[in-house]
Amino acid sequence: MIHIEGRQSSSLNGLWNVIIDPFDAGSGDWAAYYKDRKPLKNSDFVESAFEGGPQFHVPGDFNSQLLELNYYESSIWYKRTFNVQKTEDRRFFLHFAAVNYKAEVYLNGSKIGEHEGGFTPFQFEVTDLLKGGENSLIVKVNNQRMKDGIPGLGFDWFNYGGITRDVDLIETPKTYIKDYFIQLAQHDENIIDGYVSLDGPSKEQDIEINIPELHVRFKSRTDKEGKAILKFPFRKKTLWTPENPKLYEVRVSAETDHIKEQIGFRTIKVDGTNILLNGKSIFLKGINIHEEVPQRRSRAYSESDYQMLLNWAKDLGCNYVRLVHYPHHEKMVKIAEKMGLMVWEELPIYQGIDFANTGMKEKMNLMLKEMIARDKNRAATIIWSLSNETYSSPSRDSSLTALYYLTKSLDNTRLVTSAFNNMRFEGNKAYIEDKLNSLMDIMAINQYLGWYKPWPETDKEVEWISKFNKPLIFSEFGGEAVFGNNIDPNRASSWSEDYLADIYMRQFKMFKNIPFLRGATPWLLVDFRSPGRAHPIYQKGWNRKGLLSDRGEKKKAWHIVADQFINNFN
Ligand code: GCB
Repeated sequence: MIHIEGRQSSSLNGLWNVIIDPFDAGSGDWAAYYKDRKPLKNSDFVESAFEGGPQFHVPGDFNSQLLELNYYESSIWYKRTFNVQKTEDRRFFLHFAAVNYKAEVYLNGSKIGEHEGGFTPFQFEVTDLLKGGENSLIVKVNNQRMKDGIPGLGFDWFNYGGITRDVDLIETPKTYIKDYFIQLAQHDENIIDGYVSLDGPSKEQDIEINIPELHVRFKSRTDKEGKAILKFPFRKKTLWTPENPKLYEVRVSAETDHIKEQIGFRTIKVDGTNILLNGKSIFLKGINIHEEVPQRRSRAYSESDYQMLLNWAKDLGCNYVRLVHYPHHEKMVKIAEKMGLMVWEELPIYQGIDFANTGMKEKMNLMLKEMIARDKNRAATIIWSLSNETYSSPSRDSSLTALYYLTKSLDNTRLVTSAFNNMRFEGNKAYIEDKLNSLMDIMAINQYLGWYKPWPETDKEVEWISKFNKPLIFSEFGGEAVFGNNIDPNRASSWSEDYLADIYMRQFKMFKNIPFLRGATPWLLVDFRSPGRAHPIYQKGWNRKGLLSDRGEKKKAWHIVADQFINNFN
């Protein structure tokens, strides 16, 4: 099911009762928290209860809701009750926008399913399990890092656990519009190419796509699988651009159901070393963003949180954002779309992923499908990124190759990339090496010249050499500085603002000599929490590579990037 905001639903957000379960006792037969047992006879006792314990906000991470859970990595059980009026002709679904990392869901004492993956939505049909009147919903959430998890055991961010995004009870007719893909054809911007699919007992129905503002009506009929291919002429529209992020109301109707959504239309392609938006060459002026509100030390979870992060990106002069290192909330993407920001979305296939593990392929495929299913109608989303900083091995190469082709088979209207950091330096020459660049539509390179990799000792500018005839985006570059710190501008180890400003000045100078550079995304918008950053004076558990401090103060480097984006890259 897609476009949750367009459905008839009741929100299950709010305060939930929780049991903290550091030893994972609640899954065993004795404790069995999912049974939510109560003492009935005088001789009964139960050594747990949801009532009387802490209550946590949903959506929201659990690490930030109780001081003692700051670094917690284990299980928390959540419970809430809700009432429902059942009717014979309706179906009901429990929809979770994301639970980080593993979820087990119990309704009225029965397990209804589980899900692995912290950043994509999932749902369970509960039509036959709901009771009229009060229902009890229990969710076990576990955020332990796992060798075969995605991400794996190590990563450079604070991976807040919990029911981090919205929970809804969604109601549909017996046969409902489960999915639709309505975008311009890759080969012809005057055609809409896509599909509608229905789920339920009466799969063969007349359907209609209606775009009232343009007087467009397209009629078709779904087949016995419930699917109708959409292919129809679509002219005289205003294309979505960062300057004019035009969206149209699109109504999708079947005989038994209808839904409407704001959808934009644009094309995105690569031509040699150029990136073309609606046929015109563009330079992607971006910023990396984690889904965190640093001032509150928690996961971002509300529209105002997303708006704050994206307003900063706009102030910086960006026309695009790289949402790292996992799919962010779909509302974040929708707000970016309304603001005219193009979006790079990414899977959490990060650094130490255990590609050779037998279960990995299935998990990667599922995450990819969930991400694309959710956002495939977003005009803003122009890039699917498969991974970040992985190194060639037979299992890595075959996994990312398979994932590339799976992405294209699900959606051929966007560009696909992976961020690599394995270039080869020789003197002042930097060679772009990773052979998977020959497959990807765009080369994306994370390079930390001036920080992890000192500038070469030569009076010549660094020269970038690519054997691939493709556009390049520097998906990461930058360094660390503490806001207001100007102790020694010549030493990296003083975390000084001037040292960082110098890195940015030299980076932008270098960019002028790279004709195939078509985008730049500084690392990153705002300082972020990362438990591995242990310098006791300058870091204190924070990665200080933000252009803004954790309180939103502008470092000197911010002004350099803003000046370049606003005045030099138009
Ligand atoms: C990287 C990673 C990013 C880190 C960053 C850093 O290359 O992609 O996740 O946070 O470097 O600060 O080291």
